[in-house]
Amino acid sequence: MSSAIEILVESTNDDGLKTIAKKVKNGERITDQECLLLFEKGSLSFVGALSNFIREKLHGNKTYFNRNFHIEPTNVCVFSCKFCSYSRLYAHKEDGWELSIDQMLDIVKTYDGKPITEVHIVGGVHPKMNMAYFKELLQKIRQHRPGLHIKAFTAVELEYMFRKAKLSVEDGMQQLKDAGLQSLPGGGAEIFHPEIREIIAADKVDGEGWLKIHETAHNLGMHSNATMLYGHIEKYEHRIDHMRKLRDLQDKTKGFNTFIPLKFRNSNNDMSNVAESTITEDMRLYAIARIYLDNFPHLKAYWPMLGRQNAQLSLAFGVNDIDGTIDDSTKIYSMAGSEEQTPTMTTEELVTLIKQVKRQPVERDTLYNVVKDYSGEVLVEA
Ligand code: V47
Ligand code: SF4
Repeated sequence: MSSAIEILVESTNDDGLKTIAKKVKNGERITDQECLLLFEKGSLSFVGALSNFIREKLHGNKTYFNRNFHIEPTNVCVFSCKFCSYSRLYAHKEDGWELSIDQMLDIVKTYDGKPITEVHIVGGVHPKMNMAYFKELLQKIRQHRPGLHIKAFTAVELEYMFRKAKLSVEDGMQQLKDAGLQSLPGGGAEIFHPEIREIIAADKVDGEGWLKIHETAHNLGMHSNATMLYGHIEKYEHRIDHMRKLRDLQDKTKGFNTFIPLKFRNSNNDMSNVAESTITEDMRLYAIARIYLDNFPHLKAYWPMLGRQNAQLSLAFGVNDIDGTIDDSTKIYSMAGSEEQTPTMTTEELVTLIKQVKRQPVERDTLYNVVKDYSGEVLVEA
């Protein structure tokens, strides 16, 4: 009897698409030109079936999530990305918030005794929050709760911090690692290609700088994630350029855990005139990313930006991770137009969401070690 992928190979009439289907069946890498063909001609069902084949080969039905919380030290930012709904320029900082180290530590303490494995710390780029400030924060969190994995600071925040402290990327990263930093989140990547970056994020670290920071972290034995902000003014070629740079770096370092496509949301920013992508385009993008990024172990749908039901749907389009409980009391996502007014899910809600689409919920830590398999579980919330 033929398998689903063999049937797909046999039933595809387009020669180019047939070659891609054969490559996926044989576990071979697709080229940039083939990726472009997928964007231009691949139907939702075609790319969906291929991506699901890869997803199930890598992870079966397993769908990962973690128990984490977010801290946003400030929404004051020296940069002025056009898509950002969240930051307040330093000149208008009266609208913004700035947390002291003690306030952030108090947030950490609210999770004392709770089975949380990760804190995610990302915010705007405040000129007064420097290396010394963040080293102290890391040290104090580490001291208070040594078992909590600290995933913190986008390459944008790091580049600014190191530049102000007149440190090389290598020295700066080593100092933060020594203070307690364990992983980097994937933010700030946006679209690397200068044609687009110069329009939407002109004044912050460029694509090369972003990649160099992640490479340095990987060389120090740290892991990181990578994002791509899509569905605005970029073309397919820009998405492919972005993913090729990530795939090349991953070949070198193997330090990326997860690729996280971030759907552009158009509320309350300088790009509100740009329409948001359709759900079909979103799912096609997830699927094509799963096919192209053959050396990325995981593909994450970030549910606060995508919405819960669409995150569920994405589990049939290559996605095997839906981030975490998050527990975020600020407004970063709802400000950008997400349906999620309060981005928090209980473990029970996350597990139910995954089970509803017949996948297997598995709690992981930041490095994808299994914390608990919820397959047979009748949940009583901890
Ligand atoms: O870099 C800002 C994005 C990112 C908008 O690594 C927007 O686990 C859509 O990177 N529409 C920061 N997106 C968040 C981020 C992240 C989040 C969760 C987990 C991880 C991880 C990383 O948010 C920014 C930018 O690309 N963003 N504004 C907007 N209007
Ligand atoms: Fe600042 Fe980040 Fe917003 Fe850009 S996306 S303005 S760097 S907070």
